[in-house]
Amino acid sequence: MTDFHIHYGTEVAEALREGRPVVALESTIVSHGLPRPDNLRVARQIEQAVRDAGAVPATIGMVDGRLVVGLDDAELTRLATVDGVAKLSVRDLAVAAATGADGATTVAATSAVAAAAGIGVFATGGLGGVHREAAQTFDESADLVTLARTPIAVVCAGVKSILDVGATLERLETLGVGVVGYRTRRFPGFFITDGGFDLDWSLDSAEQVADVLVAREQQRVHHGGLIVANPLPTDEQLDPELHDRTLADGLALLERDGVTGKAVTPYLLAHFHSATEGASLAVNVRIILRNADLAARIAVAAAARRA
Ligand code: PSU
Ligand code: MN
Repeated sequence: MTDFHIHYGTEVAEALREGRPVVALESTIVSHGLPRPDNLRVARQIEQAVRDAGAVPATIGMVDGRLVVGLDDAELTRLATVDGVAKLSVRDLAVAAATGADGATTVAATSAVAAAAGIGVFATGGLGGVHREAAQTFDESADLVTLARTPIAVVCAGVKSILDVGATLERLETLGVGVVGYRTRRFPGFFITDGGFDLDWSLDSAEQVADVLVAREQQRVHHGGLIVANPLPTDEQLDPELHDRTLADGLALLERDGVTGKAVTPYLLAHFHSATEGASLAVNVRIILRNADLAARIAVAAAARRA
């Protein structure tokens, strides 16, 4: 007999039962977004940042075909260290389970699984979006369309400038995905504080974000996601000049090597980390830890409102 139901980590199951705050975390940044061996250390730090702010971390991923919400340390270590971990979007979840795969969940897959598990807040680094050549390639991350139909708040630092940021914001509008700045009216560009576009809304506190989630639940009108864009302070961003140079080189290499599809994002991230000699990695880690902290405070505030 096979059991393909979602498996819950002990601590996460208990917290969900008792209505205590839980924050979902993705595993693609661990397996495909961050270089080894830093990835495992950072994965653990993210979980600790969630705990430090009073919530329970639920890192989501697939181990041996088991879809797990709340990976334990052995499972997290496996996804961070073994070769051949698949990058799983929503459409891959059932196939990967049936074939007994190891897999890391993207923002799309993590959001969908978290919502199915009853988790309302998710922290990540950056969202996928519309790629620069999308007019020819149709390469637009499933993160966008998934958030259109998934009731979850995703705390992120916007999207990377490796994408077409303006087109991504347009698509989010079309798809009905809410976008708010956390203490800003400018959409962040991940490594850089300002991604170059205005936002309509800015919220001032974790409590105010929690109010939005409660309002959406009570109105029962909008059933999609909310992006909470949390920029790095300007004195912590990647040097914009270094950023622009690295991006231009990365895009040229992408073309030279003929990289396409789901390999594009990991390829460009790896390029940034090596070409900046670790500077982008340090920035990336700060972004994730800050997002984990804010997401946990939102989850705490939301749990208090429902109590
Ligand atoms: N953006 C980042 N780092 C990442 C990703 C996005 O800054 O690691 C990962 C996320 O898991 C996201 C996925 O969901 O890449 C998007 O991949 P694609 O463009 O293939 O949909
Ligand atoms: Mn893609």
